[in-house]
Amino acid sequence: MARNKLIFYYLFLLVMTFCYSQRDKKNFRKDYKYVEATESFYKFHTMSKKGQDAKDMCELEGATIFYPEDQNEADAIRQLWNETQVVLPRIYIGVASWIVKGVFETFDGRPINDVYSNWAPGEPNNANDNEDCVIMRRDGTLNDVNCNDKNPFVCKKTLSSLEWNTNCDIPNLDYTYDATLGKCYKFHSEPKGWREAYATCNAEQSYLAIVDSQAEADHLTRMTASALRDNVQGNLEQPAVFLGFHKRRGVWSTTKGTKLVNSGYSKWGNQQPDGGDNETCGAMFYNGLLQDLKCDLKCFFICEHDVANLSNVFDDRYGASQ
Ligand SMILES: *[C@@H]1O[C@H](CO)[C@@H](O)[C@H](O)[C@H]1NC(C)=O
Ligand SMILES: *[C@@H]1O[C@H](CO)[C@@H](O)[C@H](O)[C@H]1NC(C)=O
Ligand SMILES: *[C@@H]1O[C@H](CO)[C@@H](O)[C@H](O)[C@H]1NC(C)=O
Ligand SMILES: [Ca+2]
Ligand SMILES: [Ca+2]
Repeated sequence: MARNKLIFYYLFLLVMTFCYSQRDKKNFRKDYKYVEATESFYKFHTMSKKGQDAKDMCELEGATIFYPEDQNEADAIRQLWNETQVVLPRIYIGVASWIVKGVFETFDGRPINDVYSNWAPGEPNNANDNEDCVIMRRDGTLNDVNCNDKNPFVCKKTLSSLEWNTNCDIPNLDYTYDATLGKCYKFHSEPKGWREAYATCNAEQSYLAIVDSQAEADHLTRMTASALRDNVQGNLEQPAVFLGFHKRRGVWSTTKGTKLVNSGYSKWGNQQPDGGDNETCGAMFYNGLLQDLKCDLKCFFICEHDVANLSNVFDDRYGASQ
């Protein structure tokens, strides 16, 4: 009896430590680096994007597009840049003429003169009357450029804004844990095409949900039903929920490569699949039955996140590899 109590107490302590020390551990995501000088996490995106797409990408990752608050942060990022990215010549920063040409503001509405504003000589010059976005060069100077130019960029997350979802072990409170299935899910109520949905889940360190049991299909059906009572955003083109399966070389399979017929759940809806080669992306009706859809249609989708089980958590966090 006493022994059991002790074990429970020990477990309780471990769980409490885990819950409350995430910030102390200075952990956001594996792909972000923590900088003590600014108490923030940063990630250099080396795949260039247009100005707006760069901002959106950072938000998908649960961060925001970086701009230097001041000289101190500009120096810190240049040091990280120097240490980790020897070839990148420039980055987009989160400053632009978002609203009115020539009025440069941060994405969160601060005038550039209130933050770092080290323009290169002769800039901003609004060349060809078409420069509303801002890049920072390796030397720390700023230049206005065309927002359609593709450039690398940096995303930022401050330590103070970090919110940890302890059940799902992920810095995203939108995911809900289902104890029976041992998984976490997020219903996206902003409709997107299948590929964009796939990329969105990936940016959230998750994947487009793969149904592998009737119980999971039931859970996703219930999630969908309750989500539909809330506000639907954007332009829904088909009443359906995209899932992580598709037709590859004529065979329906999950995005992890298992044939759909072997995946544990493959109940098609009435007459489905009916699209031939026109409909090669997987979705479910609101009742959980599967359908094939055109990949470009904008639909709801659900992301799924695997939770490391308790023994893995112990190994990762405490190095207790007994
Ligand atoms: C970049 O790294 C080089 C070599 O390590 C160093 O000499 C230089 O001072 C660094 N520049 C900055 C801005 O940190
Ligand atoms: C696929 O689309 C083409 C062109 O719109 C159409 O002619 C064809 O019937 C469609 N196939 C199926 C199986 O719906
Ligand atoms: C839990 O983790 C252990 C050790 O890594 C592994 O062997 C086991 O399969 C995992 N269980 C589940 C349900 O994932
Ligand atoms: Ca310019
Ligand atoms: Ca269909």
